[in-house]
Amino acid sequence: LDLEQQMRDALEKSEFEAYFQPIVRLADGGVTGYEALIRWRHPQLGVLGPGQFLPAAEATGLIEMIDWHMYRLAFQAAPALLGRDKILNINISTGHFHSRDFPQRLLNLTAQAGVALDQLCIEVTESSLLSDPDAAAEILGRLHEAGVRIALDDFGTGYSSLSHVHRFPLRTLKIDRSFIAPLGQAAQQRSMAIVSAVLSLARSLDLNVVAEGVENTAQRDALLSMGCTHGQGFLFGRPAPLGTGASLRAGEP
Ligand code: G
Ligand code: G
Ligand code: NA
Ligand code: MN
Repeated sequence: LDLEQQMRDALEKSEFEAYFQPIVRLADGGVTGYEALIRWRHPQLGVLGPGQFLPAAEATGLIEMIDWHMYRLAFQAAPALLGRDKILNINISTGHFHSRDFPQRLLNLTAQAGVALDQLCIEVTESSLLSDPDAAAEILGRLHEAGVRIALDDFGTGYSSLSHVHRFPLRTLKIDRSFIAPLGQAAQQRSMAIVSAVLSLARSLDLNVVAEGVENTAQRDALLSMGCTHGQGFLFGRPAPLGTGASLRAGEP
């Protein structure tokens, strides 16, 4: 059976699952939100991560059905996970982001699910923005006007578009984990410089910042010393299904 047919079957049999990873305030570890991350509980191969099937889903166009399925799963979990003030981050692939009715469908589903628009954050990548900047500005403009937050994912790995960030209605920059990994080590100088530059850019544009891939206290302390306010990573919690430990415990106030 080819991967495409397997993914179609997996949708029918509900083998895709939403895992959630906390996003925290670095100062006190308090959870401010969760990112929903897709997993495939494959009957033969075990739990697969997005890298193992999303590229094929994108190539075949199945990504749209898979994303909507994920958003429904994430929205079902939202009341228990978020309470009144936490934020739910969801991901979208470039091809899907540029599909005709994405923003309206997202707003409809959000309303249907009873998720507050200002508790929803959509993570987009620089390649989604730069593949068609005018279209992207219109899509993000609609979501922004409706109150949805927009985060730029993996910041620093793409065109790192200091020139582009101000063009879109962004709320948050997520600094890619490749810049966080060296922090606290001997060779941290260049990463420190880049992270500092992103933080000062964010301050001057009034954007929030989340450091991705925070794995140890040395990295957290280096980030705090530079004035970074928020982080995500194994130090604070691994992606986990709702109700199986990490996410739920971390979700308690
Ligand atoms: O969970 P993991 O770190 O392996 O995720 C890797 C990548 O998969 C991330 O870039 C993330 O943005 C993407 N991803 C995770 N869940 C989804 C999803 O539901 N839809 C889409 N389109 N991408 C996702
Ligand atoms: O593209 P995106 O940044 O959304 O991908 C997030 C991916 O990073 C997920 O697949 C998640 O499993 C992974 N991840 C989350 N926290 C950490 C971490 O602390 N270290 C590493 N190496 N990966 C992480
Ligand atoms: Na993401
Ligand atoms: Mn990311």
